[in-house]
Amino acid sequence: MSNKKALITGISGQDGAYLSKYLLKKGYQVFGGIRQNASGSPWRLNELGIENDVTLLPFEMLEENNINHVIRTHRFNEIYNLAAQSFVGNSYSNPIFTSNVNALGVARILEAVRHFSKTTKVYQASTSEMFGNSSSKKQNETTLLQPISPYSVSKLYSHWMINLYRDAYDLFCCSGILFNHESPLRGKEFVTKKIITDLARVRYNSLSHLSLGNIYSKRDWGYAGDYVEAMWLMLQQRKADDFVISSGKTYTVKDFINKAAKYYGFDLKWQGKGLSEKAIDKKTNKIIIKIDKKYFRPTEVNHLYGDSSKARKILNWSPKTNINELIKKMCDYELEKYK
Ligand code: GDR
Repeated sequence: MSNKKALITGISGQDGAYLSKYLLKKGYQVFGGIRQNASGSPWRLNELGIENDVTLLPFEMLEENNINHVIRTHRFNEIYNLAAQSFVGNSYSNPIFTSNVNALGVARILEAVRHFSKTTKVYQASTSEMFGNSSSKKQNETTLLQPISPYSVSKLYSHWMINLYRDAYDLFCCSGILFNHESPLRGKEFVTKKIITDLARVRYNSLSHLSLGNIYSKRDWGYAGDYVEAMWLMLQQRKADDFVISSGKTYTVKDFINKAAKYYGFDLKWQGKGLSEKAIDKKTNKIIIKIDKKYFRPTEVNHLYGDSSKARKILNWSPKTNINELIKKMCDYELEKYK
């Protein structure tokens, strides 16, 4: 068992909850950064039954004094920076806020560690969105980064700051370039959870149909519970480094819909093209899915397909949950609400 102290910023999010559970099991004392004006207990910690096992601390990514104070007072062994404005779509309407949290927020943390707690190891949540529309079929640590959204541009800044602080100041800091990772605790702002929640509502007649944007983008989806293990492994190595974490399989949003719909017992037939495309349930002849222009993004990452062979080799990490098992977990969680 460990007697280490870890700070997880963004503990109220999906990854924060799974990582807390993972570190608690290893005997860590877990501190969770939450926004100063956040109200109530983060519900995901309750879902995992660990709300009384973590210590919540006010942590504001925009407030340097608060960050300095927390890091200087506690001198954590490890900091996992998961706090972010993480909705790619929203970043187009909030580019300044997104940059302030995702880019400058990381600079604030790194400066605090450099000045007040130099031996603290730092994990930074980087993202496959940084690859943009890559010409490489698969993306790994050496693939050119060419971000195309305010979100991914802000994440590129923090990714390079992690590299810089490692080289210039010898801090132990790592970037995990995580591809999409989902779970029953995913927020509904993200497409997988939206599909799974709303298809269940259609199934139980509390919604007529669901509307989506681009269903032809391809994503490499894994299970968040598997991915938090990789975050921890990165900070246990002798040498700090960056790692791609992915499932190594890629599917379109439409593939994901078909799989989830099948699990719920729909028999979908697709008709039309572009904004007129729709899915009809053959059993009832009802329209289940429509396309709505408002969910399209000004710029879109069309194709993500991760190569995590470096993590497999050096961290001895591999994903345990495939897409069908992931969809089953997410659908079963939703169905439980209707029982
Ligand atoms: P993404 O995840 O942008 O890849 O970033 P998201 O689930 O939001 O989108 C995936 C794809 O689905 C398309 N799409 C829709 N997306 C949403 N949210 N809502 C819709 O109605 C919809 N219809 C189609 C999107 O256009 C996109 O192509 C996620 C986030 O968790 C990031 O924080 C993280 O860094 C990356 O994954 C890795």
